[in-house]
Order: sequence, then structure tokens, then C-alpha cells
Amino acid sequence: MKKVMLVGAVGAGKTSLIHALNNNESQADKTSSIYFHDGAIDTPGEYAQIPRFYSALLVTAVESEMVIVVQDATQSRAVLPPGFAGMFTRPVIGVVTKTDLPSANRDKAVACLREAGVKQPVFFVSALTGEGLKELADYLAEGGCKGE
Ligand SMILES: Nc1nc2c(ncn2[C@@H]2O[C@H](COP(=O)(O)OP(=O)(O)OP(=O)(O)O)[C@@H](O)[C@H]2O)c(=O)[nH]1
Ligand SMILES: [Mg+2]
Repeated sequence: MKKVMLVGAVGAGKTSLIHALNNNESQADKTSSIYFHDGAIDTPGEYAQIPRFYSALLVTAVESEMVIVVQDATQSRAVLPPGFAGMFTRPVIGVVTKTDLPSANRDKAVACLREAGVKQPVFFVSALTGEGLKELADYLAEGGCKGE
């Protein structure tokens, strides 16, 4: 699997997604610092929401092969600034999480990702039900760069 760095708002589901991709059933704790898991770099949501942390994200992204911008499907307003994804020197994909929840709005989530500068592709997943995880894992296993 490609080594990925996950970024996105506080509570978007980054750590839960890493656990789900690794078949780790433990509950995700709040991420308080940049954390290297096997094959993935987890980041605290604050690093994406507070511009003075951007330099840390940029430096760390160099350790990855691809950046995943994680968007909560139930989050109705854009939290990341316009063009956020454009600052990375790695290919960037989008992942919409929490698709299992009744208030999930996929179109709105994609619009948030596009506004944040994420181009193709976008995957839809649920860490709870496992929806979409295989498609994402397959894409990362193939080293997919389609759409970038
Ligand atoms: N229903 C549902 N809940 C989810 C899903 N993914 C994450 N959650 C819940 O959302 C909350 C936040 O998830 P985390 O994985 O800790 O979010 P995070 O993006 O790592 O947050 P920070 O570490 O604060 O940046 C937790 O209560 C998770 O159980 C999902 O796919 N479905
Ligand atoms: Mg986390």
C-alpha cells in the first residue's frame, strides 16, 4: 500500500479510517501529535485548521507518497480553507467518511473537498460498516495515480 498522510478537520475520522484499513478494531483516541502508523501518517485535525501548523504538515507530507484529505459526510460547513490541498507537493485524493450516518450528505462533502482544492478521485467510506474500504485499499495498493 502507498504510504499516505491523512489530513482533515478535528473529528473527521482520520484515525478511525487508519484503524479500519488495518483491520484494527480498537476505538480511535483523539490524535494530539503527528503519528506514524504502519503505512500511514496520522495528523491532528488542529494541524489542518490552524495555519501556523501548516509548515509541520508540509514537512511531514514529504515522508508520504500521497496525501488523503478526509471529509466528514455529516459536516455541513467547509472547515478547510479554499485551495488547502494545493500546498502539498504530493498527489492528493479525497475521502468522505461516516457515510453510514443518516445525516450524511455526499454531494455537500464532495463540494467541500473540491473547494479545498481536491481534484479526482474521491472515495466514500464508513469505518463503522466497512463500506468503500476495499475500493480505497485497492486504489492505494495499486499505487493509483489516476486522476492526478
Ligand atoms: N458513524 C461513524 N462514526 C465514525 C466514523 N469514522 C469515525 N467516526 C467517529 O467519529 C469520531 C472521531 O473520529 P476520529 O477517527 O477520532 O477522528 P480524527 O479525524 O482522527 O480526529 P482528530 O484526531 O481529533 O483530528 C469518533 O467518535 C469515531 O468513532 C464512521 O465512518 N462512521
Ligand atoms: Mg485522530
